[in-house]
Amino acid sequence: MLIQSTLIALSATLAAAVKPLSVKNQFFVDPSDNIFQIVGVAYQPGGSAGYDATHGKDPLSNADICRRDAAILQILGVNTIRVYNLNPDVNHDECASIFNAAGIYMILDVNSPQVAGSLQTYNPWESYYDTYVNRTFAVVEAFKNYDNTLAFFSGNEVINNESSAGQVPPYMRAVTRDIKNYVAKHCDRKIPVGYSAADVREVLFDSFEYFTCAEGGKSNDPSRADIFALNSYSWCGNSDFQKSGYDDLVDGFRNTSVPVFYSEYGCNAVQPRPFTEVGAIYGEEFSSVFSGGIVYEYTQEDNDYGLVKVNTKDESVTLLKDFYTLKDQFSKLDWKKVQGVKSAKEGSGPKAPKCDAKLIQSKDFYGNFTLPDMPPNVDKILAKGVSPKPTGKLVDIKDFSVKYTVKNADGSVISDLAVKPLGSDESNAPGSNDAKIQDSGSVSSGNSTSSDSDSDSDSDDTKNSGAAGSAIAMTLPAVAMGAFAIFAGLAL
Ligand SMILES: *[C@@H]1O[C@H](CO)[C@@H](O)[C@H](O)[C@H]1NC(C)=O
Ligand SMILES: *[C@@H]1O[C@H](CO)[C@@H](O)[C@H](O)[C@H]1NC(C)=O
Ligand SMILES: *[C@@H]1O[C@H](CO)[C@@H](O)[C@H](O)[C@H]1NC(C)=O
Ligand SMILES: *[C@@H]1O[C@H](CO)[C@@H](O)[C@H](O)[C@H]1NC(C)=O
Ligand SMILES: CC(=O)N[C@H]1CO[C@H](CO)[C@@H](O)[C@@H]1O
Repeated sequence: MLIQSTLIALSATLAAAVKPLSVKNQFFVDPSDNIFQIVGVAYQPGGSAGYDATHGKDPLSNADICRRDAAILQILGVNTIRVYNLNPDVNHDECASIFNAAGIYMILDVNSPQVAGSLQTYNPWESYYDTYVNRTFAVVEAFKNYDNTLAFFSGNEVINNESSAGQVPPYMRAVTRDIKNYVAKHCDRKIPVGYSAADVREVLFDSFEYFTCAEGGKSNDPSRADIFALNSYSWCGNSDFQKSGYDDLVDGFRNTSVPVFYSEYGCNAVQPRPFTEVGAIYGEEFSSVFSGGIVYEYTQEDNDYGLVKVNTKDESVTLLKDFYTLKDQFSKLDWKKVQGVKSAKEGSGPKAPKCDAKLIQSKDFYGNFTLPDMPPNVDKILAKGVSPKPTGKLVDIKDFSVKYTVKNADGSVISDLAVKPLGSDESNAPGSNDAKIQDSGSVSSGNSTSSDSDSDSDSDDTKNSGAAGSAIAMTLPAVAMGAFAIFAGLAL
């Protein structure tokens, strides 16, 4: 009896493994004041089908699935997931607590492809109204109490070329302002809010300047994004720092006053993916400016970016070739060193530039910083809070074992798979969960896109869509792949 209650007490303390991160200068810092590099994976199993409003289903609503995926992501070595499409009205307590115990943070998009679910690029005034803004606040309410909520994205690739930047910038900045005001009024801590951009170089730096500058030079201006992220597919195959344009990104963001990171990366024009950019992203040059990145994406969908394949009939998972390669790339790095850089004194980072039309280069980019007022009724919601209010809290997780079958690429079953709860203050890193998986050297590249060895037509489909994806990557500038990936992934 005594032993049992001690164990329960112990697991209750273990359940809160990660502590909230905060923004200091142009970086994230952990509770020990070390600069935190995001090592992430985009997590939206099922693409658009992963969100099912009528059945109360979203990617963080099923604890058994979260246990399975948190264990697999722990083995991979990541410390963050990005989730695109959430339903604020379903319960996320168990999933958030499982990922928390696994040492994995969550970056959450407040938008959805549903009606009144996002700001539209054209005629944005038509989509900026109370029901929509209320939705963004509701997502904040649903996730604000989880220690591992890292940040919210107020928009994703709303601007993706010069002509798409003619109207929406002040509306996008206004949505960011509204969410930041909501966080300031209704959250116990300052959860960062920012924008996830398409890496389209014609508009990338204008978007960056427009969203991160400060009105009147005041860094606490509520409409200024706390973070800026980009979906970048410019490193394909065995590229290098110059060929990929990473050098231009480091130069262009060198003076950033907010954390900048990849909200997606992982070009698939060359397959299997060698993921050689991992060494560059966490190397000294890049990480002196950037705060890491998020690999697109966890599950294999039609657009062919998967690290694992889910069989939805029995919820079993098969690891794909890219999973092993990425894991190998992560394990090559010295994470104590990467995550061990002490932060500089508060206020010693670059200052936010004062908002000014002169910051904007493209003549097509709307460079006026007068923002629209909040839509009617939103002032009341902002003052009183969303009603009825979604709530969330971390809960004690008693069972960490995975109940679904997880297979290696060669078909062998990974035994005794479980989430390994980490100690207080620990975020996940390669080696935290050392469950035995197939040696990467023995994974044939033929295993990279298919797990259904019994279904030839299936694997052909997958390969064909992979080829189509590559063709698009070759003909479009590689940078446009971000938009392609998201739209294909969510099947808008
Ligand atoms: C605001 O969001 C809550 C939670 O999703 C919902 O129940 C409520 O109906 C919404 N209110 C408005 C005005 O859209
Ligand atoms: C810009 O992107 C939009 C989609 O947001 C597309 O409809 C339009 O054709 C694009 N324009 C150019 C010039 O590529
Ligand atoms: C960064 O700041 C330095 C020093 O003020 C300046 O010379 C440089 O042009 C800036 N770079 C960018 C990309 O703004
Ligand atoms: C900016 O937009 C506002 C509101 O639309 C307008 O009143 C103002 O004149 C504009 N400023 C400039 C410099 O065009
Ligand atoms: C799931 C799957 O297709 N596994 C195959 C991966 O490749 C090995 C070696 O070629 C095969 O034996 C597996 O059946």
